[in-house]
Amino acid sequence: MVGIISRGFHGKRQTTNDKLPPGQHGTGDFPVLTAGPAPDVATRDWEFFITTEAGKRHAWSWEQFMALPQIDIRNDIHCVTSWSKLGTSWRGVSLDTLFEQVDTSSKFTMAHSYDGYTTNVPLADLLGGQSWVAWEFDGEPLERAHGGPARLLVPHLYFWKSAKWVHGLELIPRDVPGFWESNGYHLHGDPWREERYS
Ligand SMILES: Nc1nc2c(c(=O)[nH]1)N[C@H]1C(S)=C(S)[C@@H](COP(=O)(O)O)O[C@H]1N2
Ligand SMILES: [Mo]
Repeated sequence: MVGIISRGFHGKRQTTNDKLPPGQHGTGDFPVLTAGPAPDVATRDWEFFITTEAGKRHAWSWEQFMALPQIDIRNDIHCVTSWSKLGTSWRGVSLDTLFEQVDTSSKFTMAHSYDGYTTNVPLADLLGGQSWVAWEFDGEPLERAHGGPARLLVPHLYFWKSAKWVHGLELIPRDVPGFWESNGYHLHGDPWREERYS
């Protein structure tokens, strides 16, 4: 193969392929995948909470959330239905920032959304610059269909972990399945290991 294509082309293809986890194909579209109707959450009613195993509740209003350090994120997203979207751009708040004041010894979390959706994510997958509460996509406020006003973004796991219309995170002592995980999806969901179904 290397002999019949130019070195430059080969290099480019390699880069692209390296970014696609096994069994995934790239798409330029941004499909909408929601289990039920999209909730209508006004920013004046919005909050993001983190509850600990000790019963402490941290919460940020939209205004308080917007006053936190905002960062631009560029990442690839991978849906378990086999599409990947490379080089997406987002803006939001790092979970590292949100967890700064949170005292916990829990290793697991359950994300809760305004539509009743839940998904479990280990805390270690949320910290260390790996996840955000994102409210902007491609320089525009996040569309309601894609989870606006804000969604969880955990791009290194399959996209079902990126809870749209996210309301908050509950720290839990043991790993328990969320919505899709109770319906046959993998508890963890690493696309590079093809942790699709359980
Ligand atoms: N609240 C909520 N979040 C959700 C879902 C959902 O039904 N409700 N679907 C999940 C699934 S299965 C996927 S693939 C992605 C789809 O996000 P998108 O519609 O922005 O492409 O959202 C995830 N987050
Ligand atoms: Mo999905």
